[in-house]
Amino acid sequence: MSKIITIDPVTRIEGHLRIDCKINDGKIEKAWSSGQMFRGIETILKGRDPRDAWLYAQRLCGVCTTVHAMASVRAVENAIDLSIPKNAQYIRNIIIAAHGIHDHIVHFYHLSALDWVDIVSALSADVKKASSMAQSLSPWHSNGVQELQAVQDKLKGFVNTGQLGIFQNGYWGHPAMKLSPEINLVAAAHYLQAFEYQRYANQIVTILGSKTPHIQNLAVGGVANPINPDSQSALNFERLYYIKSLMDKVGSFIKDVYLIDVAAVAANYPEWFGYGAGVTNYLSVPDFPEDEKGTVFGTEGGYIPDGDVGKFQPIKSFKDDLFKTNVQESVKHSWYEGDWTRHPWEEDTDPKPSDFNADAKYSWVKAPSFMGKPAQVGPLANVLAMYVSGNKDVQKYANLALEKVSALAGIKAGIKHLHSTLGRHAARAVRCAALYGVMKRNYDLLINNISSGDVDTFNEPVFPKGEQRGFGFHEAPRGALSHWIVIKDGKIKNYQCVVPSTWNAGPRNQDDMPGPYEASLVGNPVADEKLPLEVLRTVHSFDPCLACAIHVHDNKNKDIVKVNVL
Ligand code: NFE
Ligand code: MG
Repeated sequence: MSKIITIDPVTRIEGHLRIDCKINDGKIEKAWSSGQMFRGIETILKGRDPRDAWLYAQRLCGVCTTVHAMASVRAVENAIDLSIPKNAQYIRNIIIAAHGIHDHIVHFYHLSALDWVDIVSALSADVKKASSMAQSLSPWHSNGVQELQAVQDKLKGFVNTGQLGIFQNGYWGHPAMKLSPEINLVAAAHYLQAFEYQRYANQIVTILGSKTPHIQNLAVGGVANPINPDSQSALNFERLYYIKSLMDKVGSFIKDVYLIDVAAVAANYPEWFGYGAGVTNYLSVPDFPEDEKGTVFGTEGGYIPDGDVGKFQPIKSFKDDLFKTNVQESVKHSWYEGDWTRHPWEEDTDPKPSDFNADAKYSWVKAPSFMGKPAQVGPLANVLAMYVSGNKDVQKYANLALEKVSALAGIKAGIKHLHSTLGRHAARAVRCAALYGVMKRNYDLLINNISSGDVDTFNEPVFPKGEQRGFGFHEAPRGALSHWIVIKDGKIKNYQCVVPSTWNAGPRNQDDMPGPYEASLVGNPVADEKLPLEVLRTVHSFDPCLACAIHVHDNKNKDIVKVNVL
């Protein structure tokens, strides 16, 4: 007999996501993904100065804080055909890489590892055995008996007080949990260490961006970082060398801890390479531009239809026609006026809330499509594009991760295994390692360029009379992000954001084809309907962010909160 279960809200994500699953005979037969929160940015940008757009757009989200700022300045620069100085590209690129690394580490350890790791089981681990197992897998300096004993003692302290703190309400002891107590202990130790290492990555963002969340150093036309090697109050070599020390620390954590842990967890759940593929049309965009106009990139992107890397179509520049002409959004199943499918420049954002109706409208998220079909975005899409484009770092780390999984699990894991729930985790770790290489490369480019005497960071934008249309894309941590702008006489006429979680969390589209979350859940097992851990495994593997996905605005201007100012 079939039964519908509702998980609302899904936790360990950003925002308010509801997932409904129709379960039959212990397996998911159909699923619905619904964004339950209503907030807004796109509408308030109308009529404003395009040079200010990035400051507002960045407030779409506090998780992927930098990414909407980047996509926004790129959209405006694209509309008025403005190139930016090399130093500005390099500084933006270091920020993008550091932010992406921070985000990927936080996602694996703090937002999803506990779907696979049983913290309570770590209490019964043999610490010596755990330490020698960890040391056989990695040269990491903090896998010693003393470190692991301290973690076990800390966990025991939590349990003895009856307060699990950050580990409260997990699925401890669930039948789908399969790691040994020793692996659980090592993973718990790395969970705690990851707090520290994600912070080092974020410090890089803060030094260059002035603050995080929400950097302050961008400008349409470049960046606002003054470069002066002789000044204590500008970006100088002392600051840059400090950034280098932070990069090195983070680099060892990614290679010696994150990549190894993902392989070790995956090797113990090989059946999860068989679940969660869902939509296998993959979209990603190139990023880390190295020239002033955005035609040479550090990472590749493009479109892969039907999971067939042989059909890869690259996206080649910030002006790319393939990307420019093939993005659309539908509101057939979303709580907006009408039933249309449009290119972002032609869209509007006119909210019309109603009840959840699985056969009609059931989400605040619009349904994007590429070439008329839903597409999956994210590190997996990006890694597949980079792999097939011949990116050496990505090939190296992907092969390394797959070899580790194969050796530990006694299977022959290959690229085809990546079309899965676990594949998304593996791809994120691989991308994270590649981002470290890109960050180092842009650091070297910046140092060399400054050393050659170039300290330019900004080209003044000029807005001609009449109408200009632009788009800016960015490969954000959760995938392909694009902002679309129409400027009229120097003011914003229309502004639309098509973001990674809109692609992945979207409802059924104009042809009733399910979005990536919805499709990926079909066929997943659910051992216990009251404790649907397996649903979380697949949904978390996308790293949902609903604030990003839904960014409409209450156009009645109702007061939500009043602040008294002195
Ligand atoms: Ni709010 Fe976001 C990323 C963007 S997800 S986290 O990455 O853009 O849609
Ligand atoms: Mg939008």
